[in-house]
Amino acid sequence: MTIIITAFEHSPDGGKGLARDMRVRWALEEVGQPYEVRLVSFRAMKEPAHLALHPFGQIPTYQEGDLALFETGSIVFHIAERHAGLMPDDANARARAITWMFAALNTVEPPILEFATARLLEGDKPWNKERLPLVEDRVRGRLKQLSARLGDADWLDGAFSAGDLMMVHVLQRLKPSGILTEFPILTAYVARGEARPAYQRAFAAQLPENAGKPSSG
Ligand code: GTB
Repeated sequence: MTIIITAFEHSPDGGKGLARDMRVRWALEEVGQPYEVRLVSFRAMKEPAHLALHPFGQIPTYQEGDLALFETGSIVFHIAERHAGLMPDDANARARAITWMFAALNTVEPPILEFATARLLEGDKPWNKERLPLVEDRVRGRLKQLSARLGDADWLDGAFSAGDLMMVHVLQRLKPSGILTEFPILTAYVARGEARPAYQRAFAAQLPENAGKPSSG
């Protein structure tokens, strides 16, 4: 069954891999599943055809036969459940990998998104000068904790898993701000994720010149 995902027709990041279709592309590359990409404009995302797939009018979406999914956590989890390569075999280790997926999305990503919003969209607000350092420090707090837990390990819990995939992509969003460089352990962790052949294939596939082309998985 052909897997079809959606991605930005013109990603605002110009191909840096920061939009969330990258998580899905990377997961599919890790498990060796081919997929097709349908590019959508900002206008099309808010139209009924796309809203039927994604109630919040966003990308990415995932279609496989009768199944239509949205939310990258759910999509990556689905891919990891159906195919070998992103979840450990041991039941407890799987539960921990899932825990790291939730931690990436529920605990680490929210302050990072708040920071990105404050930096990029609220710079002209009179209160931004006071608020931005507070938001930035909340990010630093989380990074300090995550860095302490990772220590000298390569991955969060044994072998690379969907939890690492999600965490690395969440952390990448900090790259334009420079804040990640204050945390050498996390910088090296992100670099390890980016060095994976599956990541490299997914990254190449999302570049503006390739973004809508099918991938061989
Ligand atoms: N919780 C959802 C998920 O994980 O799937 C969030 C999906 C989401 O935020 N999608 C964004 C979207 O469709 C694209 S990825 N936005 C359009 C809209 O809401 O109208 C977010 C994103 C956008 C741009 C950059 N960038 O330029 O660096 C990075 C990430």
